[in-house]
Amino acid sequence: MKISKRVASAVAVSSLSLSAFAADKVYLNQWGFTPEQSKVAIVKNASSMPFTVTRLNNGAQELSATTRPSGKWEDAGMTVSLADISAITAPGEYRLSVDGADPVIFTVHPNPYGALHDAVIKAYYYNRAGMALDQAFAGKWHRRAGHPDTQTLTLGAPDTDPVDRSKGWYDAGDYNKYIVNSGISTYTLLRAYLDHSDFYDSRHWNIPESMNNRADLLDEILWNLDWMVTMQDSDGGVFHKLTTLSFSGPVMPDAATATRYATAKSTAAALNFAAVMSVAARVFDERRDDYLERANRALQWAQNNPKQYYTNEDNVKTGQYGDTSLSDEHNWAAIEYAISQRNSKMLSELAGKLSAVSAPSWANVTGLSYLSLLRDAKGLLRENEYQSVKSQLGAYADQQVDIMQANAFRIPVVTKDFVWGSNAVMMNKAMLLENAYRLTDKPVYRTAVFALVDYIGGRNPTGYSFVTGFGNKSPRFIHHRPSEADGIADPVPGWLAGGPQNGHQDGCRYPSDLPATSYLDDWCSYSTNEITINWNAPLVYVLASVITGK
Ligand code: 9MR
Repeated sequence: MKISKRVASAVAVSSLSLSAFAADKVYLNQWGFTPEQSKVAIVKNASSMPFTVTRLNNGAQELSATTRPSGKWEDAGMTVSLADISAITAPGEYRLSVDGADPVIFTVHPNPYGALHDAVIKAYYYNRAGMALDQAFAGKWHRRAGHPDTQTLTLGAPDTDPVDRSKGWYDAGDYNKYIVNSGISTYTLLRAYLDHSDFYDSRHWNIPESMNNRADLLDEILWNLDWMVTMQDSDGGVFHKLTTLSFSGPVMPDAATATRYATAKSTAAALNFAAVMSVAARVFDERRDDYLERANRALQWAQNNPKQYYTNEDNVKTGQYGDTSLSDEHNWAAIEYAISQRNSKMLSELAGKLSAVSAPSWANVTGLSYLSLLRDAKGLLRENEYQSVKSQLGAYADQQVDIMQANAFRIPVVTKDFVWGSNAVMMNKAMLLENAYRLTDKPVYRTAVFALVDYIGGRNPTGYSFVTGFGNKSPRFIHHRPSEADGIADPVPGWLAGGPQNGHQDGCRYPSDLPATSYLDDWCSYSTNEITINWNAPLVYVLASVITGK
């Protein structure tokens, strides 16, 4: 039986508000564990409680132990204890039973993250602008093409001929294309390729280009790079976004036909563009000269126009991605350009100007500079300079480990991580921790990475696995226009929902006011249940890392 999305969503909201998560007593990763990783379930009970683990197929008891009280997590208003199930290492399906709670099922598998990874990267294909999604690749989510963007206008330049600004990914649940957010998204996917190229060179997930001789990941990235280059003006500057004047309603792409405009140019767009073009020049040999020349012109434009901060034009109501603090972007773009030009002298200077490590976001790209210096500039920096950059990442990782050990859910998360798109904060932290692990071999950093993966997979106080289509309880009503409008009950798979935060910017009714439980699986909730290209990207990176090991 197919129930309408509205009815289904109303049911979901009312059951959420009645139960306020009280029915979920045990929280754990719903995607499965690798044999060797440490495995923890969180039990919503303050005291030490007996628990058992039995094999699902024959009922054999594999473990009998008691939970360890771990205190209160104020952000969730929850006092909990921990069931350590790390001793379960043989692949199989298991039942974890804690006195007084409904049993939960978990799996141990040599590669529990393979299908998940492929879905999380394939989500970008589902968000391609200007392309029909054929059933052969998109399955039941096949759809017509929308937004050809071959005849777009330019705001403030009514006499200019229409310009082809086609291809690219829709940013999110909306259909616009924003250079700033494309910056961090495309960089992170390029980073995933640079750091795991062996894995990607032989990995396919059934996209139209899968049969050519390039890695699927690179084909996917090119779809967006091809759009990004169309956003550069003849003076080297870069238009901030390609947008309709207002957001469309929840309709399919081909039904959202309002005129598309390039807006004003901005310093932030030029710098994001320059950084991405510089990195892409290291990956796509045949395009190296073109990308570097574009990066150079965008950098020069940004130097000549350092304070062109973007704010929406009066008649433009779509996402702003406004940023008035651009020293991190200036540094990042210069670092990427210098790495690609193998300019050691410039890199030494720039490496000395880095501010402290922090989790990357669209508005704060310092963490990306660290990653590029550590992974791509080893031979270009002096040994002492390189070690200093590395030790700053180590200090950040140590700090996250301390946070993890003090947190009742044993995850490296603090109150201020619960911003719009909190799940991506967690994955960006995991990306930094993974790099700290690879550079130092300290196992506790890997434990922190897995703790964050567990968090997204269900070891969190909402009890959701936050990726559509994966886990026993995952978002059904994401704020994603095709998923809302396509008449298909299941949302497009592989999307990471924004996640809990208590800003309540959309005015929906939330089950809780607390940062870690303020999440609503409803189309209404664009502040916790939208999806975007910059949130999936670090999850792609982290999953590729845990799959490839070291
Ligand atoms: O991810 C963005 C978040 O950091 C901001 O707080 C929020 C409000 O400005 O906007 C988010 O970005 C949205 C963008 O403006 C338009 N496309 C959807 C994005 C995710 O909600």
